[in-house]
Amino acid sequence: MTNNNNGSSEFDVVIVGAGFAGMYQLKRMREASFSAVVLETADDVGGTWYWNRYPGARCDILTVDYSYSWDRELEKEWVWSERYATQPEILRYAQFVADKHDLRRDIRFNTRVNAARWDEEQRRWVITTNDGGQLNARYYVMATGCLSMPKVPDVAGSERFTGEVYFTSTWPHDGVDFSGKRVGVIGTGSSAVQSIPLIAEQCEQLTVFQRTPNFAIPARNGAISEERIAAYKKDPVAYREEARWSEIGVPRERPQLSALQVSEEERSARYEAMWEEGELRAVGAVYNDILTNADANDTMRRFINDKIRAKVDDPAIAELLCPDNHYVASKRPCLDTNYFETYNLPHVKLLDLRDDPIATITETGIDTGKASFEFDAIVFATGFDAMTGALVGVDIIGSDGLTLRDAWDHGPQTYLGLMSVGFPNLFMITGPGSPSVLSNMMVSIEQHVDLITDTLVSLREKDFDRIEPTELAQSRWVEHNNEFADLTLMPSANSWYMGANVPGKPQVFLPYIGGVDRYRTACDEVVARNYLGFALNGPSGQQVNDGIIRELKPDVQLLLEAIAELDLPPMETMGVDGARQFMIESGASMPPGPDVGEIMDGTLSGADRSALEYRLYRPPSGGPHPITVYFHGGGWVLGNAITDDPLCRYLCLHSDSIVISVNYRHAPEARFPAAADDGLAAVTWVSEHAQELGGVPGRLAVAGWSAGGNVAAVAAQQARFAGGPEICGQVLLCPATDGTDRRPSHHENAENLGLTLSLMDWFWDNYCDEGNRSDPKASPLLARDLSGLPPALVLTCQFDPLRDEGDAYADALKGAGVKVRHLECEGQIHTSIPAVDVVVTAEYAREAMATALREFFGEPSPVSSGL
Ligand code: N01
Repeated sequence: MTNNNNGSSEFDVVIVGAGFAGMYQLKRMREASFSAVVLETADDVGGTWYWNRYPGARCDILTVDYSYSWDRELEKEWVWSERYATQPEILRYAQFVADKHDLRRDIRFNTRVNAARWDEEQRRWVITTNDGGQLNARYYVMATGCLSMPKVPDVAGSERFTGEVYFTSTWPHDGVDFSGKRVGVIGTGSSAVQSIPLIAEQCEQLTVFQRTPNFAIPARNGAISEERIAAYKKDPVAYREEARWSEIGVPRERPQLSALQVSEEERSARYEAMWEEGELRAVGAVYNDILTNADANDTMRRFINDKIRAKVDDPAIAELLCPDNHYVASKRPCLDTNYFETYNLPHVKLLDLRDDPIATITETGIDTGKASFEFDAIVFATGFDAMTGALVGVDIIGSDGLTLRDAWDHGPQTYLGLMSVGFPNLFMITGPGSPSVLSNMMVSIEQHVDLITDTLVSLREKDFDRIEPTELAQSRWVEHNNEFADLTLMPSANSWYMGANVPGKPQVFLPYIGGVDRYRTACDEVVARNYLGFALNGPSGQQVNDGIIRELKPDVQLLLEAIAELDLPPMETMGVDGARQFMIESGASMPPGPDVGEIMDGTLSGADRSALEYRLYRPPSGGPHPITVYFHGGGWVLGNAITDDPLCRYLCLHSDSIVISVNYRHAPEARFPAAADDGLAAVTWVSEHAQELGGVPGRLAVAGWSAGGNVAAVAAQQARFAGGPEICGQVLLCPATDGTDRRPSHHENAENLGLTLSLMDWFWDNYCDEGNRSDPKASPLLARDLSGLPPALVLTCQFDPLRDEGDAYADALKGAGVKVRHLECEGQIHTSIPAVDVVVTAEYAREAMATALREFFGEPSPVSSGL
């Protein structure tokens, strides 16, 4: 391929890689009048599709989706022949685009980048190539692909073999004729699953060396369905837009149903439909908990394994082919055509390396511990140093002299998977920390290219010429990524997503798993908030807009999204009965919390001698136990003894105390001070009846959430005034402590975060006249003397309107000499902590509550609460 590039060495932008990412980036740079060149090792465009020419190579996203969306004409000019186009057809498509847009004149082929160094003085990248050339550019874009650096063979003796050696990732351009040959294939990932049936068709003998069996669903390749074409043709622009705002970059709704919510029959029917559909997107789209719940995943694993058993004649081989050590989709599942059926052929043998690992490759074949195999050819389908390999493979030296390799020694550090601190003006297309390999790459490539282009244009307009993320923005993005991945089963697998396939590679989950739509929203927000998390410099000065783009914990974000989806009217507009009913119904849809030893309902005597219902939770261990009197949340208006059931179970089990949840009287029927007085009455009654309840007299604590935290705090104060009963500790979770004043958190967190300010106002209005709110029985923060109160754990949540009330109470208690631990829960909202098994990132806070109770009771606890 000839280079028409004019041989210049000074550019605005140097792009590495002429795959789909580099080609589009070049196009956009030209349009935006930046001088740009692409450097490419190969002698033509195509990237992945240039190199991976093994038999059977196809994409695993329908080609109608896996294509550029930026050229409307192209969409009409190019018609894909099959659902999943072959590598040659996709390569022809890339070449067609290169021709059509005359891209090659700005691409230097046969040119490998050896090193790139940031020159701070010049504010330019200096790039050295394999031919001894040097270029320099203001901006440097790595469009090097996620699966482009073949894994170096880690099989002993791999250099010894004297026969033919092939790598699926760098297949000979003229093809390979395996006729009459004995062939060994190492690996059973996507490349192997695609190539094995075709190699088997040709060769005389085939032995497949399998270390990990893989999930695969039938590709059902063929003509693209009329339905799909119609969906696209109806409104191509809308179709593409839907893809951009979808979970994986292919139009499809997120599933709403759990695999565990449906009958066995319904589950099978849906799995059959998925099996028939033949699309990877269908795997993640059947149920909403396949990637997060081991039991749900297991239902799909059993279904797929039964299908494998049905395809393979020899039951022993079938068992070897059934994945049993990882969850479905925790390693990239495959699409197959006749893969499993190939093992029914008499000349195809499966060797299970888990039972008999490869000892060495020899001059003539492969020796395992138990046998020797002779081959004419060995095929390595052993995969890639994914996502980071191609980036750290080049000596990229940043502003502090550190290489990217060293900076990422413990795993990639990126902001948005796009840039990395210490490497100004270096952009990565679909880098680690972006949806990349978990999405339709075309959609993610286009998004990054557009974002990079818009950013460069914006910098130029504002007279900036240097951009770099801030440490804070980057570290919190990395944390956000890890927290999102930790909500799923993905980190449990030895996958290339985790870097686990490359010996010595740090194991972190590499792509962003929140979805294309959430990722795009975050990027758009970064730009809209004036490049939040970036430092910009240039002749016009500097702008450092430090900050964090995603502060909410990811499961909290998911919870709030689910609530927003319901599009409910504000609770305060539902009326008291409606709001109460709603609270009960929404509680019923939450996970139940852990089992305890015993649950018992009873009544106790309230402040006005009325009977108050309570629910008692007894630990499974032998009693007697200390007692925690618990006051539920609900703004003194809503809720009852069982509405905080999961949290009560949790506290009972983990603090090893009896928890008695009290249905104190509610407003507006019983306004202030009914709830406050009932709090003290309940504590007194429980203390007096401790023994008959199975408790230990004198070992009693109070706990409460929200308005219940208020009741608990007031009960502790009242008991101190009254000289009893003795309370050994108080756990106050997001307590309401002051109804007289507005604080910053009331405004900052007024809306869209679960508890709203307007709902809180409604609660106060129902509960207590304005004139009474300065009474410490309503606003315990306003008590004149807080000394002598029992030790306290006060938990406050960053995104709670009540945060500053709780903070102030913790400070006031400390100021009065009370032993206090104040746990400020970052990224959490008012409803996070009671959401047992839903908001798992708040687990540590629940643990802290249980630990504090144990310590109040003088029980040994596994960890110190700090009290
Ligand atoms: O690579 P892989 P791949 N001894 O890493 C085994 C995309 N892709 O090229 O799982 C013995 O998946 C390894 O075993 P284990 C797609 O995203 C897409 O197949 O590590 N075995 C595994 O079985 C895909 O996921 C398409 O235990 C060794 C295999 O080699 C990604 O590229 C097509 C070994 C490697 O599988 C990578 O796929 C092809 C050793 N020392 C690829 N080392 C489509 O679009 C490794 N293995 C359809």
